[in-house]
Amino acid sequence: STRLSGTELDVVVVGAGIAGLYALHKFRSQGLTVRVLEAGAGVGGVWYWNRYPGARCDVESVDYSYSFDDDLQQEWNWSEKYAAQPEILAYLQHVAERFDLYRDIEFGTRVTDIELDVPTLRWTVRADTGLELSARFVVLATGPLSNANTPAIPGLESFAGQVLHTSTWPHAGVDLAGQRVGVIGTGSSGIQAIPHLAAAAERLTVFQRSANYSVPAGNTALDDETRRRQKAGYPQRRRLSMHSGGGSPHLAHEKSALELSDAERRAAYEERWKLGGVLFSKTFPDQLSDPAANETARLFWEEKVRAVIDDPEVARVLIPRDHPIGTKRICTDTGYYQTYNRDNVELVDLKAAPIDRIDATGVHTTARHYPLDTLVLATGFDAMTGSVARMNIVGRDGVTLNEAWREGPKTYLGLGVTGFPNLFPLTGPGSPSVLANMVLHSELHVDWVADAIAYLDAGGATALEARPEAVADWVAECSERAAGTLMTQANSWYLGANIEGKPRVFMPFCGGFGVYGQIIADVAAADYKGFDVIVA
Ligand code: NA7
Repeated sequence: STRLSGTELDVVVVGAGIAGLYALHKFRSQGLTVRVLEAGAGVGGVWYWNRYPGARCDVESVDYSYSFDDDLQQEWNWSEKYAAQPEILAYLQHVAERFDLYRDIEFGTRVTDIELDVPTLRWTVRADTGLELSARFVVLATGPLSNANTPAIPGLESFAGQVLHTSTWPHAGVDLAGQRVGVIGTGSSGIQAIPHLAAAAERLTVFQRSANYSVPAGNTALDDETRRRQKAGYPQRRRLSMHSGGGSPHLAHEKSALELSDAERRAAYEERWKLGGVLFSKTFPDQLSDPAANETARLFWEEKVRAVIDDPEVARVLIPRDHPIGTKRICTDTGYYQTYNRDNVELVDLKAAPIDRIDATGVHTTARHYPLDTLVLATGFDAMTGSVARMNIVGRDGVTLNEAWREGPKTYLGLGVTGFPNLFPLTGPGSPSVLANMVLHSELHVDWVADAIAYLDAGGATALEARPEAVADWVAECSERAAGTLMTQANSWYLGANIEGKPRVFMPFCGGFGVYGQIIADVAAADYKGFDVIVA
């Protein structure tokens, strides 16, 4: 080899978030040489970047934590039912130290190019630092929500005050005392940040384009007794999670929403409401497939929310009319709707008067001008494909991944792309991904890839490559499954609808986390059916 020793690796992992950290640990313990390349200055991925006030996970901390090491899960103590960003980041830093991961991570290293060398089927990976590595396998642990969306609002760059994006919030925090603050966006990030921004600022103006459904998190501090019970129940908890629809140990009611009496149905919704958060959208098995069942959930939600908003006109604007409940990810909040009862908060309905432009002094809608000192963009992400789209990934015949995915992402099982042998996108399109608990999902994917590598090595083979017909079948299966639900009835980021010009394809596999886990395990057990096993 003409390359320097140390640059020839078994695996390059892109990203040191939840999936990347576990990938490093798992592959290394399998005897493979691994480097992780990370753009940020520290570990944590989404939890490294998204430091806006109020940032909190919408999956319970006991579930949103690694399962691969029992000592870790028994020793770590979560302080709250739903952990806030600083605690999750501290947990991931703890994991990185505990498993001695730092020595194999290059920070401040943004991958720019990943190119296949066809005769050897090795990948050359280049970063913006000039680093160049060669690897047999590339694992894209870049996360489905890591490429921020900054809307192209005319004049945005001319604003004289500070512009902050929730996903790149300054690490030192921001002092908003005495300021007129505007926030654009009322998705999960906006809905979590708004109560905090309202408390910190002199005045807060919320620019809402689409109303969203949000359910109170019901967050509480965890006491020793609760933690003890949770830890003792881990084996059962994890088993249930792995077979569940969304990767947490809560099963939908065994009956359809429409089979129950009004009182029984109410009691079931009430129970989920108390549990808090996103699971409300899965109270009944038919809630996301039968419009009549969905409407029962929506009405329950509307009644709850109306009850906490003082001004009926404000309530009218805050209540969505454009999509069934749960077809965009339900948001999870702490005091969101009550924030609009404050004297220093104003809600601007962009459906009535859209933003026309921004100038040095603030935001102009078609109706009026709002003078501002700080503008917060809670405008989301180019989700699922955006994270890999900004790398130049070149496979067979010089075709880039962006070209291969021009009409929408095309994968087999979310784990293989024709023309890109041994390149594994994790938790991306074609997998349950953002519809599931991302920690367990990351473990599921990493374990599958680790087994695939062991399988190739045991057979003296070089590469796995998804067959075109397997990809076509999987893409068809994913869209058929989505078409059987109400999920395609919202202009969501699941569908790419939030990014102008992005193809409209429902990107996640929506057949459930447990079902998906079984499908990919069956494929592995059937000698990686649908993949070519190549000897170079
Ligand atoms: P989301 O859910 O994509 O929300 C983005 C919000 O920003 C949403 O309300 C958008 O309105 C709004 N938006 C985006 N562009 C504009 C423009 N140009 N003008 C006005 N409003 C705009 O992102 P989040 O970060 O909140 O959450 C992403 C996921 O992270 C979340 O689902 C959790 O899984 C974690 P729109 O709805 O497009 O009308």
